[in-house]
Amino acid sequence: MGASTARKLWDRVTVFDGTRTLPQPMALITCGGRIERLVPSDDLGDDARADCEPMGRGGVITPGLIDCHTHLVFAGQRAAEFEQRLEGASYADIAAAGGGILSTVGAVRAASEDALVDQTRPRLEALIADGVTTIEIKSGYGLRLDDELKMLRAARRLGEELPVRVLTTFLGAHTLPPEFAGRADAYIDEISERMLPKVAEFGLADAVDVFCEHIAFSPAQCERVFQTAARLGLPIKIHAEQLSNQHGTALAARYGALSADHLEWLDDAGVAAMAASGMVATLLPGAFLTLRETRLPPIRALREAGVPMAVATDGNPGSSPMFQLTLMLNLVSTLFGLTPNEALQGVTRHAARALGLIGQAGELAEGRGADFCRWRIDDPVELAYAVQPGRLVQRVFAGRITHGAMNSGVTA
Ligand code: DI6
Ligand code: FE
Repeated sequence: MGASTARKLWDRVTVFDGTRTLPQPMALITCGGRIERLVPSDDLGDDARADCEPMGRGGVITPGLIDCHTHLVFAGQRAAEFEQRLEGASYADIAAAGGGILSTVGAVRAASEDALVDQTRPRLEALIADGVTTIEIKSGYGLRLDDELKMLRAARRLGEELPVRVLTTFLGAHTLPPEFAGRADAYIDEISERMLPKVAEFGLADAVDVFCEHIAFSPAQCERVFQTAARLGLPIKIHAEQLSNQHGTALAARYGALSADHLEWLDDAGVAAMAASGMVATLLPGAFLTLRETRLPPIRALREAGVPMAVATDGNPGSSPMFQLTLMLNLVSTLFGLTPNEALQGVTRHAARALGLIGQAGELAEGRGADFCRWRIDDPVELAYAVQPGRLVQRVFAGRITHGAMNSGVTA
């Protein structure tokens, strides 16, 4: 086989390109790590076809999925809190009693970096096997410099070890660590003057996040973190309006945030601020389900204002112990009323935007990087319609097949 075998062809596939499902069966050709051609199969000449190694026919190809909001690096588990909530305790009650996020902080502080990598690996492998090719992973269970650095390094190591692009986010302002009990402003000083500058110096974070909530940090405290991030040249995002309306989204919009995430309590002014600033609304139906919330994010207002909506797992041991992004496609449609097309854009094109990766991920087009998935289904809508693991036929990351047979047919 000569140099021509460098070209790989997927033929007669249905393509969701990150925006829409293309109307005709398509031929997708990769060369190296890029998509070289994406044309209707009927338009591909015999010579061009003969110049390629056949990789498969039929099925659906989507961009590699993007999970743009996770707390994947953690130690231990919190099943006991799940039981407590079923017995009537709220997420906020458990946090006030010293459980919740702080219980995971204890486990993470006690774990070595190697142990964090080992405990996180199976969760990341599960997401990869579900079609994820890009993932955001936050710190926020260390809450002191060395432990936050340990979490971020663990996340980066997993990105080097496994075929997936990992972006890291510093979430030092997740909750108040025990050493600073009653001194939240002093902890914000610690973040701004010491922790975040060190994280930036070591190049360990791609963005900075805060938890703006009555059980976490006030808008004024979050603003100080945003000012530090701006000084260090790091993009920002926010956990906002999850349990109450703190107007954190409008604050984040003023600082040019990439996204505001959760948003069950977002009001009209918040929607308008998002639309004006071009932020992404990241919807997290796994946390809504797990906490048995009843107040829905203002989907219709976001849609009418033209705010791009991303969808993510929020995978974490407390409020969303869910490590399957295709499940979120179903939940965000069933619980929040997104159309399947909106849901799919939410884990591809709009998720890329939430990570500052516009044009670099989440879309299939000629010249783009070859990160994509091929599924054993007839219509992309099926990904949201059925909750059914095992439909991923092939997964291609940077032009390389990481899962599935080299040449597999979907239709016999
Ligand atoms: N909101 C969330 O959904 C996660 N963090 C946050 O600020 C939950 C984290 C946890 O409960 O461990
Ligand atoms: Fe979260």
